[in-house]
Amino acid sequence: MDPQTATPEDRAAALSEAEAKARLEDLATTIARADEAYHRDDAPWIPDAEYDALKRENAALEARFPHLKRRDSPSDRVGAAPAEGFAKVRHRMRMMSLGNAFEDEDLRDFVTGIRRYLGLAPDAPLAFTAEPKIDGLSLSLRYEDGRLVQAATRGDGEVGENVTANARTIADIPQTVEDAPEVLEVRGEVYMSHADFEALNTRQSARGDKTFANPRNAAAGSLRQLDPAITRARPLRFFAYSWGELSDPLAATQIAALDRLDSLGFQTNPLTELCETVDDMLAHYRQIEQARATLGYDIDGVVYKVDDLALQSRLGFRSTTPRWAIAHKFPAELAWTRLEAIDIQVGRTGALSPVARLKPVTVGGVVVSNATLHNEDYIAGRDATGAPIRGGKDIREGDWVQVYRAGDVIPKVADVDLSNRPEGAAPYAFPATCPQCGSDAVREEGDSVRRCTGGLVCPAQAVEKLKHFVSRSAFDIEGLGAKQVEQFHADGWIAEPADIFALQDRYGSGLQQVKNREGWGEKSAENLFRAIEEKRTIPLKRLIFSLGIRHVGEVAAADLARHFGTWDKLAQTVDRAARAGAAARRAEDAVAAERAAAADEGRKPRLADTKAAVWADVPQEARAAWEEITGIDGIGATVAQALVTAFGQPRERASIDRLVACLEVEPEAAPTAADSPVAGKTVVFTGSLEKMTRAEAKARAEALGAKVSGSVSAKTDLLVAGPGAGSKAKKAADLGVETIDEDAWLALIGDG
Ligand code: I6G
Repeated sequence: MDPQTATPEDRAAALSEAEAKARLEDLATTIARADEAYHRDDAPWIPDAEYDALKRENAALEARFPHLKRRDSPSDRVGAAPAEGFAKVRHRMRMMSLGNAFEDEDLRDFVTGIRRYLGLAPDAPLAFTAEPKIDGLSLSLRYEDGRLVQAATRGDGEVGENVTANARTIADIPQTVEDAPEVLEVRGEVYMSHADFEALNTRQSARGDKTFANPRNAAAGSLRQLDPAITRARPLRFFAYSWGELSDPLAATQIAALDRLDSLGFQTNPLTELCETVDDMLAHYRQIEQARATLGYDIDGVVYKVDDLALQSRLGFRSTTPRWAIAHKFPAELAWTRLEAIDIQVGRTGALSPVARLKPVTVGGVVVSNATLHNEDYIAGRDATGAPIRGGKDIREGDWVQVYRAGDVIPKVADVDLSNRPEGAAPYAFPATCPQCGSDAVREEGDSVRRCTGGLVCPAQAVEKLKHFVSRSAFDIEGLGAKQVEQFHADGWIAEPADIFALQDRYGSGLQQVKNREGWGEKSAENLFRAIEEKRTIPLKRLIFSLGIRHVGEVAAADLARHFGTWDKLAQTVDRAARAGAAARRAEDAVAAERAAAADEGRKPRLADTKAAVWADVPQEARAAWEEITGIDGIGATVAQALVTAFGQPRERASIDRLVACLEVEPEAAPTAADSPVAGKTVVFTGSLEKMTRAEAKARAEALGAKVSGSVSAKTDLLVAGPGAGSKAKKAADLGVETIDEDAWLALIGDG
């Protein structure tokens, strides 16, 4: 072998097993040193070509002698130190996300809704700031006595990751601020410019390292490096746009607060403007949209915020978004490509979802190879009512289709080009049985979706339920994501959520067995068991959401948790309501029949009598429980039915009970200071309110820890009755419920 011309592979082929073992050790040390020099010190120590040759030789030796592959093999590493995870930080004030507007009309509705909420006349002044929405990742910076003490990512909004050391390396982030409030939390977006992104990718690929799909991924990958030296070497930037905890207010308006942040040394976006009318807001949106291509960094829309901070505070928050702000997204990006196949995925509630497998195509800088086709009607070219969509054109395998994506949402197939349809392409036949378990796939009346009837027998439903269970807003078990759940499920290690908590015991030498699996080492196995143990204690609302019950999303789960407070109360009430669920369904049918009969006979329908006849057979206890659930503000009969159904199915119920037995469920605390006079009280508003809108009254009462119900019952503590109060006031009087007017309510809560 001529050492001058031999390739790395030739060199590997020439070694005996013993020599290969020694050489692999050598290579591991040398490559690790080169990695550190490059990533940590930003001072490459060997030329790129030499580095590549070492990596190739290492790979060739591992291919020849797989049993010699080292635990610290350079082929398993990207960059320097492998991620060990960041410490967690609980945000003192939740980091919210923003609601979205896609059309001009959505923006008009947003502004109208705010006026209505605040009770403002259509011509009363109401100004908004408008600024570009940077496509990066949110960061919260905490300053105490003028010094940066903590930087945290958004995470799930409540708990983020501590990336303080990395944030300190970003030039746009001041280490100290002068004349600032004692406690100052500045929130904003970390991003990477187009030019820096291109240069980074060029460097990465020259070194054979992973390149990034877009500037946002590059920014996230760079900020979330365990080694701050790597972050330092990556050119990140920061725009401030908001704040969290403050010991003193920054200003009285949003625009003045941004000016203040600016004077404290933060970058704020220069395209921010104050708009007096919706037309001004839309004009500024168009201006920013036009400037988009020349900004040098990615933006994906425009954010509008009510300028007056006192109004912002009156408007408050929904569960995860402020009422006073909205993101107006830029329109979707489009591309045409071939639809290669239609696959059916089975979701956690059994829904059969058609997925378009596409010839990969770049849409707005992202390669798209899958898109949703929604449901069988959508494929057939009709909507839920049977009316044609896309001019009635159906979608077939082999078709030339238009794909669009807007922001982060799943790409969609928007249109089909019939002139390009291959000869012989057959209409798509939507399956009538589950492709995963063969059970019947049934479409109920009024439902646009066909569902597998296999329940937990269906492996696809079981695994999707498990994925939902470990997802971020549910149990969020670090190290146990969708991929790991699929593996463990396929190998029969976990069939239901409770099995996760038995993993370590069941596989007696759990650590040993997990660590022997592909992709796991001793450290990651240990971390997994620790993360599972940490989640044995779980807040009630997360537990409810994690069960994956149909119609019970995060907001409904939070409403239920707030109302019932404990798991036992919720479960007992749902169990008691079980007999009423069927009656509610019968009552709906009977009411519809009575309406039809009355129309035929030309008389007024006797709805109250019809309902009463159905409910007469239902035990009082069941009826009261049903009314309690459906009386929770925001929870209707659909959610109540879904709960009753899930809790009433023996297999599902047994699985839930097994899970709860492994857990310590944290009761939901009343969300307010104990000294609020209405904390824990059930309040009903009726009649018209004059000093605030109903929505505002409800939000304020809830913020003070009251439960707001839509109906009066024996559990009601207080009725707030405005002019025009009708049957609710009468019922309250009959039940002896205390009734007060709006002024008395305001005086009671200290707003009078
Ligand atoms: O995610 C966001 C992007 C931009 C924001 C935001 C923003 O202002 C320009 N503002 C707020 C208040 C929030 N998220 C919650």
